[in-house]
Amino acid sequence: MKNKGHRDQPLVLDRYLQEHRDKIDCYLDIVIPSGDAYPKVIHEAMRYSVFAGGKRIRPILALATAHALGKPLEPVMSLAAALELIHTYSLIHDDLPALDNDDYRRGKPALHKEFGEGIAILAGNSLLNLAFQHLAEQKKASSPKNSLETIRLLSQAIGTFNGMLGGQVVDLLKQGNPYTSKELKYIHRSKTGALVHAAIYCAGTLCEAQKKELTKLSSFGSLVGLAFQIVDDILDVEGFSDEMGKETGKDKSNRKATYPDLFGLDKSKRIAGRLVEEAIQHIRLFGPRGKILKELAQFISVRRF
Ligand code: GRG
Repeated sequence: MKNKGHRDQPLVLDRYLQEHRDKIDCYLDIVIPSGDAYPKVIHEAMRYSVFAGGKRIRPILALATAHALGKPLEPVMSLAAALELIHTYSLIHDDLPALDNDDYRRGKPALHKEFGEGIAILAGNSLLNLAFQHLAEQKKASSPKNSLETIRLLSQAIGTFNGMLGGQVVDLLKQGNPYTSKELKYIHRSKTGALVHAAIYCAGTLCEAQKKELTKLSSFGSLVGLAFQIVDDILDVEGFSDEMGKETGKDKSNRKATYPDLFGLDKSKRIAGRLVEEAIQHIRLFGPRGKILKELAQFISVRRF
């Protein structure tokens, strides 16, 4: 998958995605050490994965949240970068032979295929460290209290308790084993939903949203986050590997716990569609400024990559 628009996307959203992907990429280019910086190989590896493509959905959701709140994007840029660094770390580690064992990612050989497993593990760790270093360095992004709270929320979202790591652990344990719908929901909400939720909720925190706005953003983020992983499951069955930039059909061969496996494709699509419709109800209070968030949620449910 390359950075591209999609014929089914509304034109306004298409332009928004392209413009903001470019903005985020320029920012990331400054944040990540140059490929010439010693020790070169780790910086080259970090850059290889971050700039392999990717939709930049998590950072874009953070920027769209700032827009919905009527705030400038600049204070949220450090969060946007941190989200993409963390997400890329998770993809690098997820692709390793000990986890999902994927050879391709974002249309290119997975990092461990190109740089070896050792460097892939270290590059993942380095991106994670850099994310928090960068967030902590941005003293002017918001008040010290909100900046610290953002760091706390983000680390919690990727931790073991209802966070990305917890979800990944249960995903691993359930591979090839029976699972309940409750366990499946836990996996999806945690391994993917928590970071999507954090993108929206942390942006709200940095932008000093009011309590009521934060509550609504939280509900929106949880619902969209779950829908995002359900659609990812559906695309693993129905998607094309050239559009997805990775091998498809892997969930079935890895005997993963997925929505299509438990509920079938049609019901999974209905569930994802309903989650997004419900999510949209929660952002009505933002009026016309919430249009981009709304379109992003709709894009998540109909995306093909
Ligand atoms: C091993 C210490 C250690 C940590 C690993 C691997 C892991 C923790 C967590 C993995 C969580 C994970 C990879 C969830 C999948 C999320 C997902 C739907 C990925 C695809 O996201 P997109 O579609 O991809 O946004 P692009 O390439 O567009 O960014």
